[in-house]
Amino acid sequence: MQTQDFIDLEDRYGVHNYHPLDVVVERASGVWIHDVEGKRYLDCLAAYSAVNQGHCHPEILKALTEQAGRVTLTSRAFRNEQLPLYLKELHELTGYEMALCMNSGTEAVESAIKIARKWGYTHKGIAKDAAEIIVCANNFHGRTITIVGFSTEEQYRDGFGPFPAGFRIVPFGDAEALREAITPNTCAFLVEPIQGEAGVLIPPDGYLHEAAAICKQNNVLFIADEIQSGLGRTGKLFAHMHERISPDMVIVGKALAGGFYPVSAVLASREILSVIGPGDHGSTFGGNPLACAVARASMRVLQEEQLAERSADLGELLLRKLKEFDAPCITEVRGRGLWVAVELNTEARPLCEALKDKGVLCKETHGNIIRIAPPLIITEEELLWAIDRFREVFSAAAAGTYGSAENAKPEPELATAHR
Ligand code: IF1
Repeated sequence: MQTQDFIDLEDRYGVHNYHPLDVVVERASGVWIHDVEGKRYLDCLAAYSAVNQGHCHPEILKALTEQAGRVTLTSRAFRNEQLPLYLKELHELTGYEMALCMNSGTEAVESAIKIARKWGYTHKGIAKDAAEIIVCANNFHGRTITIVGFSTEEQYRDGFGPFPAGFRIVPFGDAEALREAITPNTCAFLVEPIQGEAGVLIPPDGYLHEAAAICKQNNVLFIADEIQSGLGRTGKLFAHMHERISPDMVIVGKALAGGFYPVSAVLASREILSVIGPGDHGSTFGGNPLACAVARASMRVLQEEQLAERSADLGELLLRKLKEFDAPCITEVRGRGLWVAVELNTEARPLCEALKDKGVLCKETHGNIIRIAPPLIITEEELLWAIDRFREVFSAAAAGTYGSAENAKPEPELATAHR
């Protein structure tokens, strides 16, 4: 079967809820993705930061296969020997006293909302069913009814109502607006420290710090959605650490399991998470031994390979080089760590297609923004190679062409998989 055969099958039998680049991936290792035609690409998306550790990391693969041969799922009706060790290591990594185990990021956000509301009733004395949560404009926290209910993106909501009540929207980056929106019924403020889907939007310096202080003054829980920004992506373990704050709750997912498995968690203090008792919340798969074994290995790799530090160092290089580009199609370059957005005065999709043809995989967002977020294990040499491809494509875009269609193959010595 060729590329087009796979695409035809997928389009025939699968829901068209995406507009993917027409590259059919067969295998991947480290930062390199191989398609069914034998072409190789440098991954500059990292599955939206789920593969920060690189594709098919051997240590995580080993943990997965070993655990898969022992026991994969017990349900939480019984205990398993991986969960306690996972929870302890998650605590040691993040400093949070406790964690609630879920699977997808969306589920963890939903769970955090439930916990925040219940905390509002039991600890803050909010009247029954009156709890409010403040969220930000242009947020992205997932796709469930509740979560799209407080999205400001019309397409995400259109046709899916009615939505649960109890959410207020304030502009992102405006601490005063948050202060004004708080009422005695406010139980929580939910925010992405850096807005990913919105296009790697970094709030003004001091915003998170001030927002956290406002929450504290008003006995409102500060909830950081670090599903995309966390686990090294921005050059620190968590993006909120750039402003030295300690959110009351942190939501993690994606890279927590290195792209092998959906694993998410809500992290908080014992006091907050104690609002949940037996029967209040749960999941068939949450905390299963396979998930826990994979997450343990993923956290170990994150620390052993110092991925946050790598992200900080190489991110600086990436940002500096991109800012040096003299391409009239670029209106802004911004980012933190290996998480950069290039905003254009032209359609981004054709540039992503051209980058694909040159052996670099990126995805556009909002029509005119290209996000660059390679696995954090990328070497400086590989990053510089990708930057050269970006330079070629962005300059060509300015001249009205998008480069040649042949897939420029990286030199063999660049093809490091996992070191
Ligand atoms: C898709 C975006 C990225 C997230 C934050 C929760 C979730 C996400 C901050 C939900 C998920 C995804 C979902 C994925 C594409 C991706 C995405 F463009 F949609 F916004 F990364 F930028 N909070 N982000 O970023 O986590 O349940 O998906 O595990 O195709 O919808 P999930």
